[in-house]
Amino acid sequence: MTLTTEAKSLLLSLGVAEADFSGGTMPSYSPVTGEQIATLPVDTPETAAAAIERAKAAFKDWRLVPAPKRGELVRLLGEELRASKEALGKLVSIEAGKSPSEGLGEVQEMIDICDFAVGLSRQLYGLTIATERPGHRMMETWHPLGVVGVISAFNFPVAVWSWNTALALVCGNPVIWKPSEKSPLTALASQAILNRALARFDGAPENLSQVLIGTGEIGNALVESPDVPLISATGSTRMGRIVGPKVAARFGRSILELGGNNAGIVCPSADLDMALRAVAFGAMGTAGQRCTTMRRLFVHESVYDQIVPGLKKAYASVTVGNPLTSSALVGPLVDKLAFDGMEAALEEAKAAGGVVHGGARADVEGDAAYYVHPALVEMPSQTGPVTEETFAPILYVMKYTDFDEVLEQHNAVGAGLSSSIFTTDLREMETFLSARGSDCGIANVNIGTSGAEIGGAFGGEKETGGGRESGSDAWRAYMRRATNTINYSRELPLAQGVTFDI
Ligand code: UN1
Repeated sequence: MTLTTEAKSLLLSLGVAEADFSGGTMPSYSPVTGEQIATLPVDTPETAAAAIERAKAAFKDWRLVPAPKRGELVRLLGEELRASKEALGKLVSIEAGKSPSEGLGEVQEMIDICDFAVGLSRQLYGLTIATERPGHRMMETWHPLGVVGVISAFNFPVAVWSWNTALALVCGNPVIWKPSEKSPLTALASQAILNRALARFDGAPENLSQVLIGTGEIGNALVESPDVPLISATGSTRMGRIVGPKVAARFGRSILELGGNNAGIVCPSADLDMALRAVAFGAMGTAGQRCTTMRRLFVHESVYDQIVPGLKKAYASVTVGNPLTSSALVGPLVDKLAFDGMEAALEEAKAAGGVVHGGARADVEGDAAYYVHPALVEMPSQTGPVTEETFAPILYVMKYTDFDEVLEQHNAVGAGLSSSIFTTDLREMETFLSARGSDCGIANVNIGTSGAEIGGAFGGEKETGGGRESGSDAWRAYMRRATNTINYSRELPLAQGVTFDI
């Protein structure tokens, strides 16, 4: 069976109509073989505007449904995802080139956020606040915000939508999703799964969730619309520099989840075996195409000669192959552009004095698919391509001597998503987590930079965009807060002791 046939039968079994993925003008490819697996009909700025109008109408009704009842819809979505886990996980593997366990893991993340959001639907708490005026009560209420626009990337083609959608739905908001043009099929499948939950749910308006297929101009229609109060966008820092100011100019709100240039620090007291395994997964897993992938590694000079040979061995022995037909740990890059970016970065690294191990193209599925051996690059210092994110499996390794200096180096890049320290020294660990430690949104101890769970807030600082998605109190970004003061007395005392007698 070709991948095209396999994708088609998965899509049909998941409930996607054939007309939605064939006969259109937008080709979609599988990075596994490079073959074209579908041609999709695309949206236009006009159909996007119509979708926004429909979503606005849905908002009028959905905001009035009690939050715990909205949670019931998300509970049903979790059930439908459990029932479709195998098929959707497989489709993720076909469309994003992930290993079966990573494809299934991504769907598990969707299920997890649904469970989280169901609980949250009874916990959208506001504070009660002491008022200075007698006979008054002050409190805050959280209200639904409006239409939420979700723009997502190819590398987590469905999980990121679910982080946003599960929260947006319990918060009382409709969602319009513009998936990456590199991963439209899993978006159609996710929408079909949500449609099944909606069919089992009594009391949801039409068009609570819509998908728009197309390129940047469709995302732009969402970004520029004053009727989309929140844009949640995942992608490159370059994309965020366009989206952020546009949304801000119309006083919209944005959650930006942009590039990462995540680092690990291996200290003298580290459990070296553990560090080695964590670094290997963090740097090579998902072929280096997670925004949380480990891209920089600082190793203390006293353990450098133990860690680096161990890493070289791991890099030389890791299996690169077709994720669908082999048990390879490293699958393909998404496309030629990604491969070209990797090659260019490795050339730059060499020019800056780096010693490159690995990094060559691997011939796995012929010319149209881009598989590479992950690259380990020993760098004399943090220069050249090391300060930028290259979305490919390149790990730059640098030696350090002084702990305070390595903290400076760690923070001396634009991105601020994820970070790790490997140490058993309490002082180093706590310093790394302190105000003068890692400046990232995620700071870990003795685990790698990737693999965040949905319970925590996900996102980062600086050029990563500052947004937070998923767990903790990330839900607040999807609601508007009203502060209410209620006078139940017969007097009208003014605040701050002001008098105004008429
Ligand atoms: C991403 O790469 O866009 O932390 C998100 C992780 C995943 C999410 C990554 N849970 O690796």
